[in-house]
Amino acid sequence: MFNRILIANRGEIACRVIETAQQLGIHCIAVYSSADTQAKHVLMADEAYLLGPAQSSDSYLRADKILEIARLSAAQAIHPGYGFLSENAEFAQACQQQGIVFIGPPAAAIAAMGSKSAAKEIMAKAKVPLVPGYHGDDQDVAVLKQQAANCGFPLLLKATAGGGGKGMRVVNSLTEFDASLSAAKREAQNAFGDSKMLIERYMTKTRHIEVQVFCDQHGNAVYLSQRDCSIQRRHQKIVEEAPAPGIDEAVVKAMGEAAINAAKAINYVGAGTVEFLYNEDQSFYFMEMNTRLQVEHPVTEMITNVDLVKWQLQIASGEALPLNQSQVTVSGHAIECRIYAEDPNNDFLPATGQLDILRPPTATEHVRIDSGVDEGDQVSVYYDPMISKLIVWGENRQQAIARMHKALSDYRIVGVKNNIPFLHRVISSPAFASAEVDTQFIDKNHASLFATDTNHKLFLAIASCAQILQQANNARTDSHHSPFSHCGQWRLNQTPYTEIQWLAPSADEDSANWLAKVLEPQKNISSTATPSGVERSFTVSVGDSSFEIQASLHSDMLRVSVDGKQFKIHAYSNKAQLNLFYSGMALQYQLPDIATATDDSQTEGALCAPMNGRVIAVLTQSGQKVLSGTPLIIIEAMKMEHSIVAPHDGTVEDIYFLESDLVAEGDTLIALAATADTTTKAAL
Ligand code: MV4
Repeated sequence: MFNRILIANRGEIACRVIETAQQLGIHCIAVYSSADTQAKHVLMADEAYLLGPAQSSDSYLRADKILEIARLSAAQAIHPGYGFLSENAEFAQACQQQGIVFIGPPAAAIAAMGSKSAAKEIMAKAKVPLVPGYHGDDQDVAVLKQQAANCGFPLLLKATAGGGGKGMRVVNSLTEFDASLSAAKREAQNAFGDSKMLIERYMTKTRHIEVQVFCDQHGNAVYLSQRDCSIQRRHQKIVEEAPAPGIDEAVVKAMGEAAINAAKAINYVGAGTVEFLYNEDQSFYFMEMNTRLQVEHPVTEMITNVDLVKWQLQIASGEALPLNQSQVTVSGHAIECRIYAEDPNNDFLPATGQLDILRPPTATEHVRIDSGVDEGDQVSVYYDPMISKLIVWGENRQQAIARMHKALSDYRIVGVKNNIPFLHRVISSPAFASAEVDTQFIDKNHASLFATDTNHKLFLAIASCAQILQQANNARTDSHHSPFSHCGQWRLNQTPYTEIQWLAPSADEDSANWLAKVLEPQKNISSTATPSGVERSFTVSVGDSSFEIQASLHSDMLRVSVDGKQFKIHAYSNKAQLNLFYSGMALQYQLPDIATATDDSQTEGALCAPMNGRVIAVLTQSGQKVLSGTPLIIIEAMKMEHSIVAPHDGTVEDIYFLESDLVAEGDTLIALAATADTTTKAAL
């Protein structure tokens, strides 16, 4: 076994590999780009080396720099993870030539699977079932057209150098073949520098079933059950499960043995995945072989109780496979959801930003979170937008679904758009529950997966109560905090009520439907704030709706009762936005950016009332020199006190109100002249 390995990757997979390696007592060497200096994998490693600028081509793809660091750090082996250099045959070759073990397959095996047509030729010889079609070298148009006619329609034109859905084109009839072929070849030449095409019968209702294989250096090979990875968006997997539901044992065995034949055909060593297209008639056909550890490997680990990274390290260091086929056991069912920083409502476009709040569910024996980020980290444009992987295990598929449903409901992220609510809808869908899953799952269930039928009026009412309860908390715990900077008008001379004008999500929305009037009839005005943990009753009207709400706030959890129904909602304020999480939904309600308004009210020289209220204390006098942050006047509004503090050092020039005076929002309370040196400071 190795003593020192270098992990040539980042993010969750780098953390995952380090986790297992360190458990084996292996000294872990990380590499990082300038964007990852404080990244989780760097902090976890025993030592770490800077590769270069953030751009992958200047860092994680710099094979020469990685090898240089491996030599420098006396790494015995390199684990490539997935992506980056993990399927780069030249890199694997270079490692071998420099006496550094590449923890993966031989370079020749990687190369053999790099071309779809070459891979198919090898599989044909190994008697691995191939999709009916043509993958020859003769690319003459007339030959291709004849082969298309032989194949039948609809068919797929696939770029030999393509992969992951890139360079695929459906052709529905012979009449459109010529034009489609020209277009497909042009696209392939542009994308891959190689216009070679292969033809396959297009299977319209098919599943992506893949088999995990593992081979050692002594001729042993096993398959570790199957995974169903059919639920993809833009050919990117988002939900995977193991074992694949609804496949007869005999077919599982046949696919496993075909996968082993595929691996043996290329003298494979290490972890590998053979992907098949599986049809309703139980036919299955080789799609491609991935010569690396896959993102979704944890679902296999959870049903076989095998640590695949540990196996990789053992096999790469020359050990024999720990199990033979008869010793491989499968228990229960596992599901993985990939948590991405992306916007499902905007064609899954990647998102970036800061993970201001990152609260994964509690990890247990049956709930696993593989993550490469911590709260406060940035999701940058440079790398894959995957935040983490959420994996659950159940005794059966139904229990696994239930656990995933709960875990997704408990997974809260604020600050970066993400796909958690979408994943929740996938897992909650009747089609998923009944395993009606194929490669068209998202298209077929589009209506339910992208429905937006949220009762915003109710949630706005709840958000308004949360806002008031949070301000009560702030007012009690932070006397310098201006808690009402995010609330609206106040009325003291009638029954106290609060108006909160939430920002309508679009200009064509009537802002009246986003105005909340919160009445707290039972509340008498008292100068001390009510602890937010104490339940309070509100009558809230939003637009033409009205709700009777009892609510109390316990840290980030809001206990709410609306018209007799009780439920728990998690609430987080972040940058004038209130985020509510309930049953897999994540709702953001935006307050007007009062921060700017507050800045206006506290402009240089004039300190103004940020809302209506009553002066209950004047803490300064004309001519007094004050330092920045000194409380100058206290206003009471809606039973809470809050201080107006000096925004900078200065001298009080005038005070325009006395104790017990009523003030209106915007009234100038105090004239404060900045002292000369402060001005200089401010200018700086
Ligand atoms: C296919 C196919 C149907 N028939 N080949 C998509 C990317 C690459 N893995 C191959 N893909 C497909 N090849 C034939 N002959 C359908 C797909 C496909 C797909 C496959 C697996 C998972 C999701 C998919 C989404 C769209 C298309």
